Order: sequence, then C-alpha cells, then structure tokens
Amino acid sequence: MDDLLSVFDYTLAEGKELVEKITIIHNDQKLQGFISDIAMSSGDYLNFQIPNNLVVVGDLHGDFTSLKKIMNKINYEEYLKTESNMLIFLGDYIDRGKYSLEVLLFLCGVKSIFPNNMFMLRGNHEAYHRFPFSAFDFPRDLQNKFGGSGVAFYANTMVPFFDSLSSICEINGFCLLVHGGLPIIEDVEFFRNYKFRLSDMKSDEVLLEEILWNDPREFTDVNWRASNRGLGKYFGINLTNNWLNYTNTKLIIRGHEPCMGHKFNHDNKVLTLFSSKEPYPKFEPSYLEISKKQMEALSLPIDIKEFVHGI
Ligand SMILES: [Mn+2]
Repeated sequence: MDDLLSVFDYTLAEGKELVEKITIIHNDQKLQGFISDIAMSSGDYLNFQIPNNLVVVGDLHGDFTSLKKIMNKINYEEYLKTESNMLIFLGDYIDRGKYSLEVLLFLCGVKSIFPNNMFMLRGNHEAYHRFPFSAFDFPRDLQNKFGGSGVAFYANTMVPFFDSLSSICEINGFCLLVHGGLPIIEDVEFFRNYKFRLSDMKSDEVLLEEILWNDPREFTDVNWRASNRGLGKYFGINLTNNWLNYTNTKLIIRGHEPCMGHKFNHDNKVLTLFSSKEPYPKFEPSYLEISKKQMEALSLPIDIKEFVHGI
C-alpha cells in the first residue's frame, strides 16, 4: 500500500486494515486532546491555532478525479511535510460519484502518513446510520463489488470509522468549519461552555443533525426555518452573527450545497465550498488556499473570494 494511487487495486482486506488503522488514530486523537503544537481535540470538537497555511476542500461525493487534481495543485506531499500547514476536508466523501471507496481509501492513506495536519470532518453522508435519507448508495456499491463481505465491511469497518470523524473545527480568531451549518442555538448560555457542549455529539442528537444538515438562508425576521431537506434546518443571519460573535471568529466555512465552486451567504460571513464535478456536471469544483498572513489580514466585511481556486 506504499503507492496511494493504487487504491483502485486494493483488496478488501487491505482497505479494511487501512480504514481501521485510521479509526484508531481518530479515537486516540479524540481521547488524548493534544495533536500538535497548533492542534487540539476535545472529542468531536477540533481546535486549531491559525496554521501557517490552510487548504479546505468541500464535498467530493466519490469524485476521485477532482480530489487528485486538488491534491496535485497543492502539492500535498510537500505541503503536509510542514506540520503547521493544515489540510481540512468538509465531509461527504461518498455516494453519487463512481469512486466512493477509492476516495475514502486515498484520504485514509494521506491521514496515515500525515495524521497531525490532515483532517476529515463528518458529512451527512457519513452519518446515514444516525439520520437516514434516500440518496445513499455506498453500502449497495460495496455489496455489488464484494458481496456479503462488502456488507460486513460497511457495518464493522465503515460505520465505526464514520463515528470516529469529528464534526466541527474552530480555528481560533478566524473561522468555524462544519459540513452543513451552524446549530440553532438561541439560548446564549450555551456559549459559556460551547467547546464542552460540542465535544460530545453522541449525547446530543439534535446538535449533530443540525451541524451535518443545516443550510444558510437569507432571512432576518426569524432565527431559523424548517428545511426542505426533511433533516436539519435553515439558519438565518442572526444565528451566524451570534456564533461569530460568541466564538470570536470571522467566518463560517461549510460544504453541503452544490454550487459553482463557492458561494457566499450572510454578508460574506458564510462561505460554501464545493469540490465535486463528475456526479455534478452542471457545477464546478474548487478549494480554498490561504496563508496565515492572509487570514490575519482579513477584516470585516470579509472578502475571501481571491483565495478560492477552481481546478
Ligand atoms: Mn451534504
């Protein structure tokens, strides 16, 4: 398994070994708290100092080609050799595209070499067993490919891996990163100990559902509205302002909605990144790459557009 590009040739046993190794790394990092000089974790909540450089990638949905293009563009092997350079994925690695398993195995291969500065957040597609929905192909793909062993691989290896993924990341003084959106928090007492509240998603189903499923919408009259998705909610600008204010951050970075690479909501305070093309021919993939100096120089109103790159 030395050549990460050989993921298309992996046997099921090799894939299982790799994914289970990463699940152990995730669970160790969650327990230990200390990850590196600039990275800490507290359960499901990751907390970083501003890294020297930051790359963020949005939904991939089984698009191995777009993933490879982005990894080549950032020259990831050199980039990740510097531990203060961070690479963060926003979730939704699987479903819709042709190469869900290959995307996952490649990412796990990168994580096995660079465990302290490459991070995969959890998407709603990585929590089907918690919040079921219709467009879920991954277990069926595995069954078609590997028969009964594929079903067992999903239940015994993939589900624990998905449960090991962190759901929210804060880069101090700069941004919050989630897959879907901000949870609907109306009692500001929550923010007195929000890091603790965000550290254990197992005991707060609603919080996890909203982080994985919520979307920003442009309304100001109420804090939130019901979502057409059937799971999660729409959050308005009042909630974005509250979260940014109480966490002392400037920006929300999230995925979850197909768009032309990126879009802004809430006066540029919510950046949506989308990084998939093959299953979404009408949309464009992109990623964010920004340096520490550039992050520190951003002032309100935020203008981060120039750091979003097409592929
Ligand atoms: Mn999603």
